[in-house]
This record gives sequence, C-alpha cells and structure tokens, in this order.
Amino acid sequence: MVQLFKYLLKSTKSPARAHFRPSFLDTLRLTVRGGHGGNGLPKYGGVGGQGGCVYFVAKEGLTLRKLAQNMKDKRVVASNGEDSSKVSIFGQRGVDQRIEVPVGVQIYDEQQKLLADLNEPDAKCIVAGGGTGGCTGNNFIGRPGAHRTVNLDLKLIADVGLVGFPNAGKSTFLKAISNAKPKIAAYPFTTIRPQIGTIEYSDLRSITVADLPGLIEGAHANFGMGHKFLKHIERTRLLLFMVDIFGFQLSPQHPHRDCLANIYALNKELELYDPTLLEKPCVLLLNKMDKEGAQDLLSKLKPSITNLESGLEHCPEEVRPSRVLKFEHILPISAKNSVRVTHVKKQLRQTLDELAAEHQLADTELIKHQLKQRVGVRGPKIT
Ligand SMILES: Nc1nc2c(ncn2[C@@H]2O[C@H](COP(=O)(O)OP(=O)(O)O)[C@@H](O)[C@H]2O)c(=O)[nH]1
Ligand SMILES: [Mg+2]
Repeated sequence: MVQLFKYLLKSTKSPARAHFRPSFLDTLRLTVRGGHGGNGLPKYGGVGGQGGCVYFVAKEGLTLRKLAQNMKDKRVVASNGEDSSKVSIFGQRGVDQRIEVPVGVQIYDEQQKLLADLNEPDAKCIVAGGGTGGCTGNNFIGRPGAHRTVNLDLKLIADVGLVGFPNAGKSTFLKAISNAKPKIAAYPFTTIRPQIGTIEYSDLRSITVADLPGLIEGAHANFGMGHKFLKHIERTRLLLFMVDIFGFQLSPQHPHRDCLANIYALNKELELYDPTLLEKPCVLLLNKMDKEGAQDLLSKLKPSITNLESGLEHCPEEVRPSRVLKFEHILPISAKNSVRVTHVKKQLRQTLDELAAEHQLADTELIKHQLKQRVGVRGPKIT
C-alpha cells in the first residue's frame, strides 16, 4: 500500500515551473554547523583539536542567486577537530568553511536577531563556531560545534535602479517623479552618488528610485565610475533604463550613438559585468520626446526597439550584446515637461506588485513541492 502511494505521489511530481522562479533573490536561508571538537587522550593529557568554524566574507560582484546555485542543499558544515593520539598530543584543528556572500547582506538567526551586517567588502563574521577539543576540563570529550539556521537578507538600496548614460535625463526624471532634489546640469557626470527619490502614491504606498552614478561604455572594465556604479545595480529589484531618443555622445573623441545603439551598449555593459543582471526585470524609458523630430525618430526605431533581437545585425560590433534585454514596458516620455510621468509611476508600481506576487507564488510552489517530496520519502500514515 505504501509503495502504491509512493508511486502515485511520484507520478504527480512535476518540476518547478520556470516562470514561477523569481529572477532575483533577496533572501536566502542556510543551515550552518561548526565542526565537532576532537577527543583528548586522557592517558597523556592530550587535547583534541577544535572543530572548524563556518564564517561568511562579503565580496563584491556576488548575488544571492549565484550563492544559492553553488549550494544546492543549503547546508554548510565545517570539518571536525582531530582526536589527540600517542603521536600527536594536540589534535589538529578542523578546517574552517569560508563562504563568500554579496556585500550588503545582513545575517539573522532563527529568532530574527541580527548577527552581522556585512556592509563592506571583506567584512567577516563567524556564524557557527567549532566545538572545543576534549581536555581535562571536559573529561577529554570534544564538544559539538554550533548548529543553527541563518537568514541572509540582501539590503536593497532602492526598489528601482535608474540606469542610463550621462545626459539621458535621469536626474530630471527623478525630480519629476519624486521628492528628491537632484543636481541637474547639461554636462556628463553630474550625478556622483546614488540619489534616492521616493514616489508616493495616494494610498500611502511608496516606491524608492535610485539614480545611480553615471554609467559609461567600458564601465565593466572599471572605466569612469564603473564598478562603483555597477555594484549598486545588484541591490535593486527592478531596472529602469533611460535613453535619450536622439542618442548620446560622451565626448567629441567618442562616436555619436543613436538611441538603439545606446540601448545595446547599456545591455552590453551589464552583460560584461555580470550576465545574471540581464535576468532582472526591466523597463525602458525613451526620453526627450518633446524635442522636434522625436516622434519621427520613434516611428523609425520602433520595430527594432520592440524587437531588439532583430536589430542586432546592424548593431556596431563593440556594443553588440550576446543576449538582449527583455523589457516589461517601453515608455516614451518627456522628463523635463513631466509628460507621461504619471503613466511611468503607474507602470512601475504595477510591475513591482506583479513581481511581489510572483515571489509569493514561487514560495508557495516551492513549499508544495517540498511537502510532496517529504510525503513521498516517509510515506503517508494510514490510520
Ligand atoms: N528637451 C528635453 N531635455 C531634457 C529632458 N530631460 C532632461 N533634459 C535635459 O537633458 C540634460 C541632462 O539632464 P540630466 O537630468 O542632468 O541627465 P542625467 O545625466 O541623466 O542625470 C539637462 O540639460 C536637462 O534639462 C526632456 O525630457 N526633454
Ligand atoms: Mg544626473
């Protein structure tokens, strides 16, 4: 009978559906265990080696998704201390487990107590200490290492990250949608630090938008403020790309790129820095639609912008991405005159709400899946 149930449950088990898998992870739960202390040798007063510990180190350029992918069973165990012996009175210490986590991660224990805030690169924290080795104080019996579940929460700098080359109108847009008062100038590199603005809705809900320091071509190789900029991108839920419909030229030495080439260039910069960034949900804003000739340009470019794949062959080689972004929405606006800005606010909120719903769905799917597996392993009780 149990076998029959097992068979039936197995046959209904379906793989987790890809579209239920959220593309961005901002929390991760791990079980960590320090190594057991080795035993001492009473006859010689020997001391067992201490168990290894598990510790986290913050590293830039990592995401929780990458971490989760590298750690399928979500368990980290450090090795045990060596027993002391006739030839080695002091047992060897167990080997520590070093786990690299993204910068900006906060670590909580089961009671939601904050254990550490790894806010800068190379910040470290021990999450499970190793057990003490056996010695006279504990009857020569090594102690078990700490064992606990920890939650890693990635602190987001904002819900939305505004991404675009200099002069696209990011600061102007941020000012138009929110209560931030960014510095606005007609020359590149006005934005030095991420400016965070808050969009407030009539039902008191609010969304934060970060205008990130100017991205330029070559940022992935740390040109301009490259990495400083790119590391912030990881810590937002949604990317809001912005391009000037008339294109952009960094300086007279650089080529003038039209709007489409700029979209590819932004795409390529992100891809070179970290291809998983392309999985983040994103929205595209085509700015400066108030200027003369903007509508004609838009009609000309529309087919390629809405199908980036199709325009790839005409894209200059140096900015050609190998995988194109998939925008949820493409919205022509005029940030300066606040035209269609309310529409953008509405779309941003809707997209974020949809994402949150997907996350929830993914969680319930996962729980259902795990429950099914558990029942499958133990077999249901028939009473
Ligand atoms: N005509 C027009 N100019 C704009 C618009 N948005 C921004 N600008 C101008 O573009 C220049 C750069 O804007 P800024 O917001 O500083 O761009 P950022 O470098 O992306 O932050 C400024 O001179 C703005 O006045 C727009 O919608 N229409
Ligand atoms: Mg700016």
